[in-house]
Amino acid sequence: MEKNTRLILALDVLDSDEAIRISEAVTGHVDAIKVGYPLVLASGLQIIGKLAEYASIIADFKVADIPNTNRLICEQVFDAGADAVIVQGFTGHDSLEICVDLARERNKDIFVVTEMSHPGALDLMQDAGEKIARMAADQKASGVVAPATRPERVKEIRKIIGNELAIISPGVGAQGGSAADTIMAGTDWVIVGRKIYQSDDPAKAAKDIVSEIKDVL
Ligand code: 3DU
Repeated sequence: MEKNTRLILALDVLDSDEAIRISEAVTGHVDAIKVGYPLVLASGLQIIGKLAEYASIIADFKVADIPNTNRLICEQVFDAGADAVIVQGFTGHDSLEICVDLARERNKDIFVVTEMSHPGALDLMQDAGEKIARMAADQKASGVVAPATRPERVKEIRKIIGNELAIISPGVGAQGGSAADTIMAGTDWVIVGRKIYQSDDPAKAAKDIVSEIKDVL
């Protein structure tokens, strides 16, 4: 994934024509499009290949199973045309390792969820977040997912993983996080969904976030 605008669109719309229209509109303003269960369940896995014409595709399936099942899932998703898959880290080293090995063979990326951005992540996940970040670094994953709603945690996670791994951060906009604060905390890319795809003018919404990011770099 090229680091140009440092913005990733989270495309959680349900209709494939709408997904294509928005992707076309934001071309050039985003470095990647993140596709997850809502769009894929509503419109089929082949949407990944269609959207890959507009940007790199990160498949957010938060893969969280035993190693063999994780490998089967990642194979399907890479075969469909995704450039990267998001996997959960809490399932442990072997479940992660099989995904990272497969991605390396295929020249693709794995991003590992450390701690999520919603309030409930404080119940259980935050305690494991730093351990998961360390594991992602040990396994040489491409990067981690860390919360834009808690820039101080992005800073902590950056200290643990160093500069070899990337950080991608959801939680900007609808969840209350700020693109500028998250970039200043050390994230490489912010992930923005509703603020862009629910806007009357998604291209302008994306452009505004990109200028906010540029202003603090
Ligand atoms: O809140 P938004 O509409 O900007 O969308 C954020 C996206 O990022 C959405 O797809 C959600 O499933 C994903 N995500 C988080 O919000 C928080 C995480 O910790 C991980 C993924």
